[in-house]
Amino acid sequence: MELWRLTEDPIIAPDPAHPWESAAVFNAGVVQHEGRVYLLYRACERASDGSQGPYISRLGLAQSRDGVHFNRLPDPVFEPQGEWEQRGVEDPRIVALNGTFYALYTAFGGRHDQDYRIALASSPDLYHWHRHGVLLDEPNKDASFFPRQVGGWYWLLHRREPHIWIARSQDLSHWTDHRVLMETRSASWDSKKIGIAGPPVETEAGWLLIYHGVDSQMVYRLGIALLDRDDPTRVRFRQLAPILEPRLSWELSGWVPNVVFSCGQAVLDEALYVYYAGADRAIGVGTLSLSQIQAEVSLAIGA
Ligand code: BMA
Repeated sequence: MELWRLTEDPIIAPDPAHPWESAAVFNAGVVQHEGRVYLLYRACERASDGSQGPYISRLGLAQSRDGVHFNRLPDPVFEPQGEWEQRGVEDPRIVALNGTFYALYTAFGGRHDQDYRIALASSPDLYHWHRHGVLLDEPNKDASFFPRQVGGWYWLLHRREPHIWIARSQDLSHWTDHRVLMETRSASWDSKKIGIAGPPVETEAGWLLIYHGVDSQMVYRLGIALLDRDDPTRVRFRQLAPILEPRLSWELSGWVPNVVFSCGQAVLDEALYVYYAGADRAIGVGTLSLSQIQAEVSLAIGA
């Protein structure tokens, strides 16, 4: 199965009228709330010489009723603060848990090679965010909570290079039982490193997981897997082929070439809407019907 692009052009592109989002808009966290799709997207400013500039990321907020046409706020809703975010706040993944929105994001210090950590912020309304600081004090990114407890535990997906890891907690702050969930596959599109895309999506068949994979040529693609509904440490299905790879001109070239990268998806009209960025510069959306996913997964796992 593959994602079907809803439009050939980006649905959100850099806006020259707003300096803070004039160079790039990408890697958006996604959450659905009161009949709308919200994107908490990463944005960078263009330098005065037209170049990429220092590439420090802030987060802006956009919302839509149909999942394709978005209105944006004129100003960012979350900006870097302090030494640990000196190089920006990146790649949020959002879930709604117990009536609060939680975003795990990359706090990028940029003071040395591996100066990035997973940090947590929460919000009652997506507009006002409260910082909870660093969640795992180690070089790590691509993290998300599950949108509900499973078996009496909260669950966290994260990435210790090059694999995807899972951990659990009773209180959302102390995380234990860290273990590898999915490994890279040699001689494949996901051979160099992998990390999650958005939070897992609950379906009857289990937890759907969209993830990104990088190959030896640094091409970023998206893949799909399924985790057991009652035991998310069990991978029940992982498609061999990617579901999306860079093909359109704005996916092949931008600030970082040959990249499709996602931090979230929505479910609209019984289909998964996967929001992804092309070449770290603009945002598009691809869909896949849940019934097709269900049929293909059932066939593969014999359910
Ligand atoms: C990853 C992350 C993403 C980025 C991707 C491609 O390591 O930093 O934010 O989109 O690289 O450049």
